[in-house]
Amino acid sequence: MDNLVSAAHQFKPQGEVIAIEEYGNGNVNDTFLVTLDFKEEKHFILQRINTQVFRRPELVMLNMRTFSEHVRQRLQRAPLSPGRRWEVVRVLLTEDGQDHWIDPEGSFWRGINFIDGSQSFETIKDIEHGKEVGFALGMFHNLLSDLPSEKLVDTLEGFHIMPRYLHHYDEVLAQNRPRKSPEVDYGLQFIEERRAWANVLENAKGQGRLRLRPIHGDPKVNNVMMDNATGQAISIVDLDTVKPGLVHYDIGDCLRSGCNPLGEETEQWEMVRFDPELSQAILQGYLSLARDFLTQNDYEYLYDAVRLISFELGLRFFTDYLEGNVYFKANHQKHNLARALVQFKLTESIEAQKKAIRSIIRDMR
Ligand code: GN1
Ligand code: MG
Repeated sequence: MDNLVSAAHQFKPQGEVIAIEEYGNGNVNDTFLVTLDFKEEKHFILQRINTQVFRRPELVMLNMRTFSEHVRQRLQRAPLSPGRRWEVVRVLLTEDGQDHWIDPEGSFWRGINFIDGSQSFETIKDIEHGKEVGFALGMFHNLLSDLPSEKLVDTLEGFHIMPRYLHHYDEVLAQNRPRKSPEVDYGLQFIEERRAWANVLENAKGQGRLRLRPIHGDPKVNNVMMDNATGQAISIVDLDTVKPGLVHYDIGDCLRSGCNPLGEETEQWEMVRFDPELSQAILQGYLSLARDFLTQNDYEYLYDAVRLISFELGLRFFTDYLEGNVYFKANHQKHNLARALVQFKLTESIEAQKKAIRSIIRDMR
């Protein structure tokens, strides 16, 4: 608690800190909203980085700075069409000009500006919202499309690399024989049935059919900020996983998050389904800005990407449940099992609607 208050004081732009509260639903880092008695900047975001996950947090900050500087210059050279607001999050500095602060116990803290007049949602409300979420990802990729991916450091090795997740799953399974239950059996079998296909994106990358680009890594619905007044998307936040990757990870993640109207935390996992109409809206918004830089090969793997990233997240949650919840924060012992089942059901629904989803993608090319 003392460290939390001290951390808030390190980054506060001006004024006095009047409140600090937990904020958002992050599964990895701890996030707080700090309120100040300063009219010009009433809030900022304070975060404690999970250094078990991000082993080199200073490199995460380096990527954030590379990213913001690139986008700032790009927007200066080629401003957006009038009437469109787009915000890039700003890293706050400490009094001695550092982009982070390490507390006496070794925790890594950082401050980020709060985007005024905006909010995010856990699920997509309607078709318009869907288009805006897709637009936001398209804008993000577009603004980075001329940044060589080598300019970004790989801050989370193995992130979205399916063979690595399967390998880790096998290791965990070898060490922790899970207690049998219908849900666990379902998960075990679900994974086995998809194992052979699961390297599809990494294989395509290996064959040179897909190439690395700067990606967001975590473009789920609640990372897209919506302007309260206009309802337009104005930013994508949570830049921890900005690094080289396949745009397919991002598109897949955006769709698996956006097209699941019950949301990833629902307890009604048996009711989960993928909504193709929302996928059409998201892709429409996305392609309005991404069409120019997607190749024919990129389109070929879009369906696989949606199916794979849902499966991948299910596998990651399931493995973490078996391992004893060491990666994702959990509110109860079976929380990550419940989350895994949601993603597996979503994957099943995607598979059942393969034809419809493929034809939506085809019609949009
Ligand atoms: C994690 O912590 P959060 O909520 O921003 C995870 C993502 C998952 C997401 C699922 C670094 O993101 O990959 O898609 O949970 N981030 C990391 O909600 O593993
Ligand atoms: Mg995240």
